[in-house]
Amino acid sequence: MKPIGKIAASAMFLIMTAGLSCTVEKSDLSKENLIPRPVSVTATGNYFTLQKGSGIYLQGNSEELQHIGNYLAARLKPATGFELAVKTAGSEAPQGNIYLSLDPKDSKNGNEEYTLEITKATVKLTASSAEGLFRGVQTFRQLFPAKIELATTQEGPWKIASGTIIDSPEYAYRGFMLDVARHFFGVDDVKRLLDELAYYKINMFHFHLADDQGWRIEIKSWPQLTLHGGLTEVGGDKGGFYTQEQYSDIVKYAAERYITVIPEIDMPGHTNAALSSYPELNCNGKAPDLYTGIEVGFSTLCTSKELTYKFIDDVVGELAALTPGPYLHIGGDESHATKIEDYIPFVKRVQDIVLSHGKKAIGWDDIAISEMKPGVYAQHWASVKNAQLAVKQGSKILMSPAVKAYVDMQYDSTTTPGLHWAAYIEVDSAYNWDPAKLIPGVAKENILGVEAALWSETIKTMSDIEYMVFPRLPGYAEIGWSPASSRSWDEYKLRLAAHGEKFKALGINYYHSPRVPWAGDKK
Ligand code: TNX
Repeated sequence: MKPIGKIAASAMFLIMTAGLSCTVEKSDLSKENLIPRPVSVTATGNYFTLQKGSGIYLQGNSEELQHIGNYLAARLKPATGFELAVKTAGSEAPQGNIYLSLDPKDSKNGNEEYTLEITKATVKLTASSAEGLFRGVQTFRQLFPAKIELATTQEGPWKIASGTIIDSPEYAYRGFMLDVARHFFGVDDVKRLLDELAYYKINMFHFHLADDQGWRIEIKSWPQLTLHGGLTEVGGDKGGFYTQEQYSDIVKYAAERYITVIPEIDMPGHTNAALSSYPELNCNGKAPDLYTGIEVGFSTLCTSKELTYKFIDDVVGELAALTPGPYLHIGGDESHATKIEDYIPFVKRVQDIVLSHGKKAIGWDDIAISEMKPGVYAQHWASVKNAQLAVKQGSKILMSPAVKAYVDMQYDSTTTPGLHWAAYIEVDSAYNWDPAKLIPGVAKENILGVEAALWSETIKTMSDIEYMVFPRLPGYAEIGWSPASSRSWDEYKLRLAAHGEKFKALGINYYHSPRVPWAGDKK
């Protein structure tokens, strides 16, 4: 073969290096590890790069839009070190910028839909409501490398894949319940949890505020509830409670993340803390001692006393006034100490009290043995029969089957803390179910949504909360958000594995399940 000449060789070198600079790997937006999985993703192979001088441009006139712009800037600042300016946009954002657009005309799929268009030049997030924009902002956050969530400045570049995501949720209600009665958790813990829920597009926070072991919300007309009934918790430690101001602060913090707070006062059972605070709520007029064990089903309000209904009306009235969301939860579970002939009219009357304060009522599925009024929902946790009974009465069901969605259930027999009376729930089991296929006669149109519940008999610290919640929560979030037909554990577990890095960056204490191929683990 003839040796190639010098000129030809250098020409070839030029061609090769030119070739090299073009072989920057193409991006693939459809392979990004988003949870919940978006409804539609179209990849275009490029990258958008966030830079020091990038700005967040707002289109549309609303205070909420400004808040979302500020929220996004605040989320991106610590790791990038960029002070992204939030500005009002003209008709188009200049290149290199993020564009948030609120267009109320655009609603096809309800409030939470959004479109995220990423090109080499700009990121455009469009939604018909601020809520939709907020959900889209979470998707945008997840597209960056995990280190975007770190609290200290990191090296860039801050590149994300280009393409278009069009997204909206399957269920309008995607909830999480925290029991602060068995163990009390302070405002800062609750806020941290709300931030974690928001990252996965959870939109309802069910706050279990009273149980046998403690009453956690200040009620001004019945002050002993917290002054006496808030003093204990499981194990005998000191407990605690939220002042109305603190509760409102939590409600506001949640609202800023487009999360609705649903307060629960469990009744007529699970009421020892109240009964201990006010002897007159007991049929025998005697106050029992405060309770710090974990048995259930031994307490009941005195359903035959008129004072009981005045008490409930006062409590519901104060809570309704403090709670902007549409729902109030009345509990109703495991009232083994209440005779069934007393329980049925009690539940009927309490529904009326809640409705009279302008709220919709939710109760555990036990309430279906009573008459259920329009605008009252049953939360399925244990009884298939009760869920079916509720549907027969025209009620919608909130799905929290204990065998799948109780995150106080242990992963396996080696898990501490937790319980296992319903099941051991490994991460795949928590993910592998379809709310619309679980109960014969309870179809998609009968379902309000999905909720994971964390009971806190054995949960004492924020670190315990996170260990039980993660990594199961992203799975519940996806069950609530993404169409069942698009979900499979084998595909999901790879996306979840990539979220391990995000949990670490966020400082979340998570269970390192052997069923998930975490990055860095040996195959
Ligand atoms: C059942 S679920 C309960 C709670 C317990 C939980 C423990 C429900 C409506 N009642 O009172 O905390 O089990 O897993």
